[in-house]
Amino acid sequence: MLSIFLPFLRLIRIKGAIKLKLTGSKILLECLKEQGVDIVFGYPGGAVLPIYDALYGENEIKHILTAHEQGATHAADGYARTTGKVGVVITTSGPGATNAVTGIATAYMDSVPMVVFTGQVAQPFIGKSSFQEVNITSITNSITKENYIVKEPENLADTIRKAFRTATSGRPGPVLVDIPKDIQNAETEYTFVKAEKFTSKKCSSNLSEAVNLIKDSKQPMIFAGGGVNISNAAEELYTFAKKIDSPVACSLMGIGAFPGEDELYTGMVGMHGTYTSNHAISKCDLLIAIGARFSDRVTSKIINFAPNAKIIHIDIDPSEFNKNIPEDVSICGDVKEVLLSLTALVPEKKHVEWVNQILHWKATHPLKYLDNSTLNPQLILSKLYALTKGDCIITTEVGQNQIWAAQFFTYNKPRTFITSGGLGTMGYGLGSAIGASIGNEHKKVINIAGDGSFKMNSIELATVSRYKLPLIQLVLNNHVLGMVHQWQDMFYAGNFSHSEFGQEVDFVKLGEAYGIKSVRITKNEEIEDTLKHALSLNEPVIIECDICPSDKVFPIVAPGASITDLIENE
Ligand SMILES: Cc1ncc(C[n+]2csc(CCOP(=O)(O)OP(=O)(O)O)c2C)c(N)n1
Ligand SMILES: [Mg+2]
Repeated sequence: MLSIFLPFLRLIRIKGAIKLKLTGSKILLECLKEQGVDIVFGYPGGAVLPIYDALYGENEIKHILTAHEQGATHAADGYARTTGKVGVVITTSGPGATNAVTGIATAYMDSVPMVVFTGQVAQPFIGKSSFQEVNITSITNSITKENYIVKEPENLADTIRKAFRTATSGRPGPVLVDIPKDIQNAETEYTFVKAEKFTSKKCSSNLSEAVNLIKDSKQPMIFAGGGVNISNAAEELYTFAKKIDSPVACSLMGIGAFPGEDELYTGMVGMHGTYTSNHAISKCDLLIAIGARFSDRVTSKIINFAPNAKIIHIDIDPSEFNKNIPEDVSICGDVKEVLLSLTALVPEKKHVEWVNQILHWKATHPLKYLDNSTLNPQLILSKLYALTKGDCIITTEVGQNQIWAAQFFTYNKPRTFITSGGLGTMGYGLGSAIGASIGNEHKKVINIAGDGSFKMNSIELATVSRYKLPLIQLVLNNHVLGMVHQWQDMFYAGNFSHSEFGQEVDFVKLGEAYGIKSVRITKNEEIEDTLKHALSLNEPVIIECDICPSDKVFPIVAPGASITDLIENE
């Protein structure tokens, strides 16, 4: 009964502190509303029945029921990455909580703001191997920014507020709040608190040293990471790069931070980097890394990474400084703010010779592929770009599909390429596409999938079907665990150990089982019309693309090699 008046009371409460007595479950929902949350992804169970009871009839918060808790976490993650808002998940205790673990780790590795609420058995049952009891805070210690178990009803609201603050401030990441069932049922006083707007802490900075290095540099190179996208600093990066006339390379997570069509853009760097990026980084005299963490996929043989360069590293998280590579200047702060300040301080520069060298490398070593298959995955992606002009969101699974999607579709805007970079989670793409679609009703969302990854969480087609999400699934079916197969071919004497599926799954029939329009293509000539038709529909579509098992991703840097020793083709 009280709940009918809650929205009205909330309005009054903004002005005066009116105390209400509510159950823990109702307090959870009120705290979500304080934070502006209107979508949660989840799955019910015994230890969250009180929360689901509170959700019954709730009309300010929409609950998306996925098929599996892993799907819920990936959906919340895709929602967060594409909207910049916090992804919220609710799961039950025990298996519900453990099913969420991969999604939490995925978000942690890629710094995605997420708050996960897990139900816990009632406190008198904790530590007794009770039904569906796991110590989820202990399990998730190393994959959350922070986690909490709520032990007193009076602490619930502030713990939830703290969880949102932690998830979104500084370097974002997932936070878990474990709520025992007795806390969900307990009544306590609740007072509305207006959500704080978090401003990032200003850190000490060495801007003048950086400005001097930029002034002296003749061959600068910018290396943009996911932090540029997270900080919404794409425009600031563009202005900065143009002012100092510096080419820009990016990590997998940095894709979209700088326009892919721009002449200063050199593409990805590292294991599957372009010839231009890898050679430019090796030759440059100054490397300005922005919101990037020098992962091993980027640096490869570390002593040969940027050997001639002074290194400036800009990041909000000081624990990243000098972690993987020694730096000359470390600037701690929000990337957007640091770029604004730096741009104001640096003089305009021109590096005609250096940029000409870059353009020459780009022209002589473009991304290419052997056009000897009947259906080329690379062509599918470039046709998709030509047809959409990039006005869509691409999510990916993991493997060759992911790298082809990074290479052969062009990204000109941030938050349009959504992929599991740090953890490399197969099964991520479909879930994240669901979240992306829910968070961006007017955008087409296309998941680029490999057959192996797609099988891992294809149960989420049930969610696509239930909510009639107009997603396109491009399943690049090579009938193998392609990336594993490629490594076995190139570096393990062609011993294809447990990486071949054969004709195992008919993805058209699978899609049809979920009531989803599904087609198969086998030839290049079918790409354009099929994509055009799928893009014109406002309903879910699966396109199974029957591609060749031996198609490979190039360039590739062999394990342990330097990034300039890249293999460009067969
Ligand atoms: C959950 C998980 N298990 C295993 C791996 C290791 N792995 C990386 S790529 C890959 C093959 C992916 O196959 P598929 O989804 O068919 O994509 P393809 O490479 O063929 O495009 C595997 C097994 C992983 N990244 N994630
Ligand atoms: Mg495959």
